[in-house]
Amino acid sequence: MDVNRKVQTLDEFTIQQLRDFPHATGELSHLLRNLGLAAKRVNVEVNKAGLVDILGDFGTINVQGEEVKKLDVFANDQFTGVLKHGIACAGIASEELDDFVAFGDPKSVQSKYVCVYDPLDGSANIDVNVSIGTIFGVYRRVTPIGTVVTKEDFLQPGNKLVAAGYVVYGSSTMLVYATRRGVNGFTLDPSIGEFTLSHPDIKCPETGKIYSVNHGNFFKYAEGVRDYIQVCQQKDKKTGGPYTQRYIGSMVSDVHRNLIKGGIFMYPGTTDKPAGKLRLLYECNPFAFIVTVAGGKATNGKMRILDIEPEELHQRTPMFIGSLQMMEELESYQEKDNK
Ligand code: AHM
Ligand code: MG
Repeated sequence: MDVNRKVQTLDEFTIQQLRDFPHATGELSHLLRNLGLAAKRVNVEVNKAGLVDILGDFGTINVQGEEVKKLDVFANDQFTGVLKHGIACAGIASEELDDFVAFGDPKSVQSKYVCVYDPLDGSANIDVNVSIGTIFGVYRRVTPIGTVVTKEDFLQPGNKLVAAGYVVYGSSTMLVYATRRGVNGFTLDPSIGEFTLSHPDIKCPETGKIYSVNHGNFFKYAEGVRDYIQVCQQKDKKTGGPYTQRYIGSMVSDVHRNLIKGGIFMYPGTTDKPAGKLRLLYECNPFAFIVTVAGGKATNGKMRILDIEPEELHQRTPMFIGSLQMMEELESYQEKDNK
């Protein structure tokens, strides 16, 4: 029988990928399915965020007699809960939690993966109905299977990531994830409640015309970064400038747009905060992995983000990420900052 159905769901896609690996256990597909499920639950709540005055504010009791949770707390509970109850994850580290959580039950300790995530990034944008997102990374644990995970399992450089992804809760909701084999994007089809493959094999354009940076901090940036920003604003035959400036203030949306259209995103260190704002483990590493697999580049201004050896779960790093040629142009100006 010839079934005329072109769209592939996230589950179908990840399971089909397994066919190329006869010895694969399916744990990674299971994990991605769990993350997709949590994302769908968060999506429902994010869509209701504007009704908070009607449905009840954080800490209050809603009409069903339940306590209303702040959205980022809700999102953290969803991702943590779904992974804890699944069989593919031995522990998690989250932006919302001071310490990592080891799932010590007999099934979870048999899992080979740990997950790091920012359950709801850009949460300052919730109140004003601007896109927000989830960012996640998946590592193979370094401690032996069968034991309870330790901090060592989480403090791995990004070059050890097995998979990484993000969800944008935007005009449509999308889940994008990368393994070393490629980057694929899935759009949530609300009619069937499934993520369906909409952006197969995403490649980051070699160059673009968009730069994204918080201009308010301009005078606090290093000289090379300031020079590059000014180059972005100039008419230039070589670069194709002036570029367009776009900065949503939600990294997920900003980097997603630049990944699809070509562009550069910067969150530099500042005179008062030399390490910048963004977190290495669950914000910068996953994006650095995705954009690198897609053909782009990510650095802290000195070295590849993916090669930084993490020392703390919540450590921050400056972040420069985007199309390869634009990154190389930026680096030529940053040389003076590194002398
Ligand atoms: P958050 O984790 O507290 O939500 O902060 C991270 C967000 C990023 O999504 C975004 O790129 C950045 O903060 C914007 O910061 P700023 O307002 O300093 O430009
Ligand atoms: Mg965040």
